Amino acid sequence: MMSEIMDADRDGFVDLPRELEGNLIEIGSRLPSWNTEGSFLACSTIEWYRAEMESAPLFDEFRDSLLTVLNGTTGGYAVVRLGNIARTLGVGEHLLRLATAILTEVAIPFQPFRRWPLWKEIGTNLDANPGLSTGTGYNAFHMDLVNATQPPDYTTLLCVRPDPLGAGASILSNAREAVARLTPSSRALLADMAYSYGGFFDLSDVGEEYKPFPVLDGESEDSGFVRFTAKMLIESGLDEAHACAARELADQMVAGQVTFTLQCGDLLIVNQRRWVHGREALADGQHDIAPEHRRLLLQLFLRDRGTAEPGTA
Ligand SMILES: O=C(O)CCC(=O)C(=O)O
Ligand SMILES: [Fe+2]
Repeated sequence: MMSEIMDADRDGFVDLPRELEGNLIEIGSRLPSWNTEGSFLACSTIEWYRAEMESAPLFDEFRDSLLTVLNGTTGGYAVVRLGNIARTLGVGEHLLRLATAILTEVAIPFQPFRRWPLWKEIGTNLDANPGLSTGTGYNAFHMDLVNATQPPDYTTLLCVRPDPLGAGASILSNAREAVARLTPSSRALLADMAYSYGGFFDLSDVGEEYKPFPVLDGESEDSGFVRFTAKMLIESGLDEAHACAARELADQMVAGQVTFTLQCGDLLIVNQRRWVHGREALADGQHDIAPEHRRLLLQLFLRDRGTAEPGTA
C-alpha cells in the first residue's frame, strides 16, 4: 500500500488510492463548516476535522507520505490530486472543507490578509498588473509575504479552474539548491540587509514588516527562509552589486525549474522555507473567455505548529 501512494512521489505528486478517495468523498460531504479564532482555524474545528480524517483507514499512511514529500531532504512541495473527489463533491464548500482538513494535518490554516476569507480567491483580472497574483502575465519566482518577519510556513493553491486556453502552468524551484550553486561572493551579498519589496498592510500573525531584509538569513531550511522575490529586481533602490547577486539567484531558480499545469481539484502545497513558486503567463485571448470561465485558484496559508504561539511575534 505504501508503494501505491509513494511511487509517484519523486515529483511531488500524491495520487490517492481509490479506497481512500471513496472515504474522503464521504467525509467531505459530512464535514461541518469551519470556525476561526482570530486569524487561525479554531481548535474545535481542527479537532473535529482530524477525528473525521482518522476514521479513513488509509489516511495515516497518506499523511505520512505527504509530510515526507514536504519536509524530506530534497522535498518541499506536493500536489495532492483531488480531481476525482472534486468530480463528485463539486468545487464548493464540501471540497474546501476536505482540503482544509487535509491541510490541517500539515500545519495550522490561517488568514494573514484580514480582509480576505480563509480561502482567498486568485482569479484572472485582465486589468491587473500582469506580473501579479491575479494578472495574466508571467508571475516570477517568489515566496509569499516575503517582507514579513514571519512569512507563512506554507502557501497552498487549490485549482478550481485551469486556464481554459491551456496555459498558466505553475513553476517551482528548490531555493536551497539554487543558493548552493552560487559563488560565495554572491551569497555574501545576498546575506546583506539590502533588499525590500512591496507594502505591508492589514496583515495578521506574520510578524512585523521586514525592511530592508537579507535574502539569506544564515539559518537552516527548518528555521530560516530564502527570502526572495524576483519581483524586487524591477523595483528601484537596489545597488548594482546586490541586484546582480539577486539576478544570479533568479537565474539559478529558473535553471532548476519544475513546471506543471494544475488541473481542477489539484491542491499545491509549497514549503516556503525550501521552495519558491510562480506562474507562467496565461494564454492570449482571455478577452474572448467569459469571466466565470477564466482560471481560478483559491489560496490558503499555513503556520507550523510549535513555532511561536499564534499571535506572538
Ligand atoms: O497564479 C498562480 O498560479 C500563482 C499565484 C501566486 O503565486 C500568488 O498569488 O501568490
Ligand atoms: Fe505566490
